[in-house]
Amino acid sequence: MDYIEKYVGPVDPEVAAAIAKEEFRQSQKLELIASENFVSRAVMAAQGCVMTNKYAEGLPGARYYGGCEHVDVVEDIARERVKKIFHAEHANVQPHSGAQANTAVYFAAVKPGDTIMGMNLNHGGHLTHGSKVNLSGKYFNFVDYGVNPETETIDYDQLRETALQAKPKMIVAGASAYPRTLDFKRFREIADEVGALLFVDMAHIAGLVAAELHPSPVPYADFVASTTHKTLRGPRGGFILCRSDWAQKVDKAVFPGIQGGPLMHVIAAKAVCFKEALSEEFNAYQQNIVNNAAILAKGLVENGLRLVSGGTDNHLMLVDVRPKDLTGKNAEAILESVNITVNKNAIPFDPEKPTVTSGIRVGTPAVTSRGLKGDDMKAMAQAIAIALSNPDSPDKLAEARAIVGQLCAKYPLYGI
Ligand code: DSN
Repeated sequence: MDYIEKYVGPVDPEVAAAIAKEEFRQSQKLELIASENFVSRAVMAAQGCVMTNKYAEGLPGARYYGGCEHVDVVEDIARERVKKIFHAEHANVQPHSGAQANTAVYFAAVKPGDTIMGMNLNHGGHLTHGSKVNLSGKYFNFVDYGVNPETETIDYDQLRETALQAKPKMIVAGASAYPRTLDFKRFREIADEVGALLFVDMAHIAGLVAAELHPSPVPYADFVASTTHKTLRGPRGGFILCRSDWAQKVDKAVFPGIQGGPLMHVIAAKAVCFKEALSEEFNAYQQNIVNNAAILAKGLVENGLRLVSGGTDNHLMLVDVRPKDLTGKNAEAILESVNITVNKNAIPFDPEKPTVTSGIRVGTPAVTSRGLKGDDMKAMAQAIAIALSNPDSPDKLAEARAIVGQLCAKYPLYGI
């Protein structure tokens, strides 16, 4: 980026060099981490603006600092746009991240020690849905639900049984490694049957929901939280949607409950992201993400890999790499060596430790932003299969690397 070279370089050459190398890394590798994406230059520029200088505790029109008239404008725009995208009654766009958004929902709606149900992390859930090593699991009594061992999809009957026994105050729906459509109506029915609140963390699928390619949780959930930087393709950050009757509690839980000053430069970038998400181009982009995932899934299966649940409905898939006599850890390293970035990921009922795993998680939002489509996805599936089938063959790894190199050259990133 020219401005990094111009402004950071002379002041801090070490950091400028690392940023330049990261830019080069992103341009020369194919990014398949399902939770990552490439923001537009408009989003990036808004995030790098003077609003970083401003303290604005409180909400638009009711701040604890003077001089907030312009940051108020962007926060109001961001709130209105995100409500419009998701047809929500109330929005808070201040959470610094998805984890903060989730924590604020818990603090708004339940009390420490209360029982909450969340998806097992090893079945595709998220750390903030009750993992013992996370604040959520330390402060609340989480009871987990998971997938059926045969179908590897959420076992709603079992979930209902567990809910009837555990009598949770809240049920959390949402996942970070689940390739199938979530049945929010069913979640709502179970929540109603046991008198629980329903909280949906739609971080991974927010872009698909915005484009109506995944059913919206908003009509069913009491609270919906999300990040802005995954399929939604905005800056790193979070937001919360809720009905008007919860608005005050949610706003207070975010500030002063768990956060101080909002990151107004990031909120400016969220506003730009939301404008982009309201466009027709964005809907087409989301459709391409899903199409690309389907093509990639087919290519991987045709090349002897097993997909958890047999496929994907959304932007990601979980690949069981045991048919290639690999662990997730090996597979991640092999793919890295041919310039494809993925993350190792536990698969349901994984016999391996979380630091090893039997699977990798593969997602298409970032490569789709880059422009890959159709035959490119088939070529990428081929490169993945060649590498994972021949990890000890320098020639085969070079072949896979060449395919990746051609795709990166065909679709330059940020002009590199
Ligand atoms: N770390 C994110 C992911 O990779 O899915 C979730 O927060």
